[in-house]
Amino acid sequence: GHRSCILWLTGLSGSGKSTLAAAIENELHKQHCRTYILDGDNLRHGINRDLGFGPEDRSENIRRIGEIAKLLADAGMITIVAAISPYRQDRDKVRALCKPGDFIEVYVQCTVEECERRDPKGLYKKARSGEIMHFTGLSAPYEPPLRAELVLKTDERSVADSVIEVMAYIRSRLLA
Ligand code: GGZ
Repeated sequence: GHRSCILWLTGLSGSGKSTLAAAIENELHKQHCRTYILDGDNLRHGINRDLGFGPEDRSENIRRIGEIAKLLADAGMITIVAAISPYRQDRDKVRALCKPGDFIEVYVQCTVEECERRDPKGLYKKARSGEIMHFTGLSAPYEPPLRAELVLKTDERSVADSVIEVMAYIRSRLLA
């Protein structure tokens, strides 16, 4: 068996959070772990559909995702969150909800230049043209973690390598 936890992936739009979440989940399933992915962008179509991208709404978005993540972790899931979660204080509040060691902050690090080059959904282009306001990294802030448990540099390393690092961490902390 395994101890449940929250793997909290934070980083810019296009940094690779959703891609890594899916790859981590795939690897955890091979180890017969139960998982659940909470994706900020997906949740904004349902439970968080009333929220926008101003600072207060983003904080509320993260508060709700944190509460849901805690419920899922209490139910025994390894819960993987993929949300920009740009404010350090909001992430720290979720950490404070969790038992020590259960909140694993994973900084999905990638330069804004590289994220904009990737621009998988064309959002950076829209932000540049003024079609989207308060866009993280361009016209809204991103506060990088100061003491993340893991830092995954997606502009320097492959997804496979990053997954190996996450699995090694989980193994040392949770499967021991
Ligand atoms: C940032 C935005 C914005 C603005 C729409 N700023 O890369 P994506 O497309 O698929 O994921 C992003 C998603 C951000 O939702 P989160 O819940 O992760 O954000 S936060 O944690 O900051 O509350 C992006 C899209 O929505 N998107 N407008 N202005 N990202």
